[in-house]
Amino acid sequence: MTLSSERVLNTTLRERIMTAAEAAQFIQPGDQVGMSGFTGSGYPKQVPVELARIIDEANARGEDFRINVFTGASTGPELDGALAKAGGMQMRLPYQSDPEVRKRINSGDMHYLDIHLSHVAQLVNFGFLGKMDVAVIEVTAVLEDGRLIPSTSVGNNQTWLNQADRIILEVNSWQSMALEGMHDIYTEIPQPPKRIPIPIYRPAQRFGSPYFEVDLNKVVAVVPTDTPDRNSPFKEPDEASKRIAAHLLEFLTWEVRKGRLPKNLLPLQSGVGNIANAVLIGLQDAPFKGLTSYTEVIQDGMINLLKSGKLVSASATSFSLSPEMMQEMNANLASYRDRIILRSQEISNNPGIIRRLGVIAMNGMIEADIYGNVNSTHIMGSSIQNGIGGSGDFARNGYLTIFMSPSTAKNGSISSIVPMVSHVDHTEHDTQVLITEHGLADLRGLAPLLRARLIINNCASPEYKPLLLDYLNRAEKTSRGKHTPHMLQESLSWHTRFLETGTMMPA
Ligand code: 0RQ
Repeated sequence: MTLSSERVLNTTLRERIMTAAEAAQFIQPGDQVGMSGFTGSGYPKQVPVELARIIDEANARGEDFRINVFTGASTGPELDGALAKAGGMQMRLPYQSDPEVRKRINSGDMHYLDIHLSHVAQLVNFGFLGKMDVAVIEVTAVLEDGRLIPSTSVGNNQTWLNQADRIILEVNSWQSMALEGMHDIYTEIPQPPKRIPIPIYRPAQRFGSPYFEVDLNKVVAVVPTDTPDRNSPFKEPDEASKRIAAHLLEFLTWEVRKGRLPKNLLPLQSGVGNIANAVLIGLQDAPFKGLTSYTEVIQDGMINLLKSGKLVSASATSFSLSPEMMQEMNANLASYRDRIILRSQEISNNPGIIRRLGVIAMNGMIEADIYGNVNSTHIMGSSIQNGIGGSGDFARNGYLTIFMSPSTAKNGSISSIVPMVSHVDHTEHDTQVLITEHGLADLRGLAPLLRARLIINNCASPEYKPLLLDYLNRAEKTSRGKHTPHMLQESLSWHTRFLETGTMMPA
């Protein structure tokens, strides 16, 4: 008996242990499949690979075998990568960051629904996205009574378990048994009009159970695995990221001095990517103590803050750790069990709780325009990068809403501050603070023209600043409406110039 089949203590489910290849046969063409997985953690690692093989064989026979894949967020190469390479996904939601998936979406070979992460479970529960046929969920172990110990992400797993007709469990013995007790699962959130307030009044508060619940009759297969989560290593913060982090920390210090933030700040949410990590590294040396977080992913920087005692607790829906940090965590998880809470993503990203706790939302962006509209998802207006993820859940509802980016991309040929964004994810109504390596624009309480001057002066790179000022000055003179002046023929000309010439800079 393998180590992971020893982790299946329920006798009914023990009888359903089989290989990944056998289990994958339960997935049929056209199925809607809810899989576990969030930012490279806790995704099924063997059934999707076997499914991709079955799809390849079907393709070779000239058959169309495609499925719709729902997850928590991004997964790993064994799930997104394998299924995309086989051409097996008709539709994917809600967040992805796999190069092959990105390529297929942008070439029009598959559909992608870019949905706020807090919305996914409820849209399925409302019946808006159709029926769930299968759930494929990684767990750490199955208890004697059939309850499940979740693994390194929670995401939408309880919803998939509730909604799917057939359930496949991957029991991964690579996941530490010390995960038991770290999760806080609310089995079913009542639907309107029966909703009641979710009783979370402090970031680390628990109110659910540490286990998933499942109707054992629906479990068709249990697959033992022993495979690590796979995530990319973080880059060392570059000069621009360090400067962005320094501007942010100076701003937070100022807000404390002005009495607009308590000395230990308010719960922090920090997005994905290298800038977010640089900010967390910067917090290590900042004068704040007793910090908390109410966020969706726990990155390396957050673990280091927990280690040093600066961060008291971290509430999220998943880990997103470098391979080195993951190894270290796996060995020492028990010592973090009281300080880390992993929740379902409709709770970690819940707009009501985010607003109640007063979360400080800090996210990356692709570009912002002179009025503060933010594009987080699309390159040159039409190609998806990753997806909105949870950035909208936090940005709309945060106590403070901050977006950060280097002022240029692609060696200076692109300005991240543009006259008009080529796609909007977060509107000017949500954006309060913009930061680039050149500085910070605090937009609170400012009308559009004042915002525009501040963003250009503080955030734009020196090469693009005169061009942006020239645009704004001419727009102010010629625009029919003076509230948010624009020259519509010219507002997207920076993007079209880049597409035609390879740079936003005029000849
Ligand atoms: O392109 O990959 O070809 O080199 O965009 O840019 O600089 O690596 O950025 O890793 O910090 O991610 C917004 C994508 C930033 C991320 C985004 C090009 C650039 C590069 C990536 P290459 P970087 P980062 C929590 C919250 C939405 C989800 C979110 C994101 C590539 O933060 O996905 O916040 N956010 N979730 O060259 C054209 C520009 C560009 C540009 C950068 N202005 N124009 N290309 N690039 N700026 C987590 C979850 O929700 C799960």
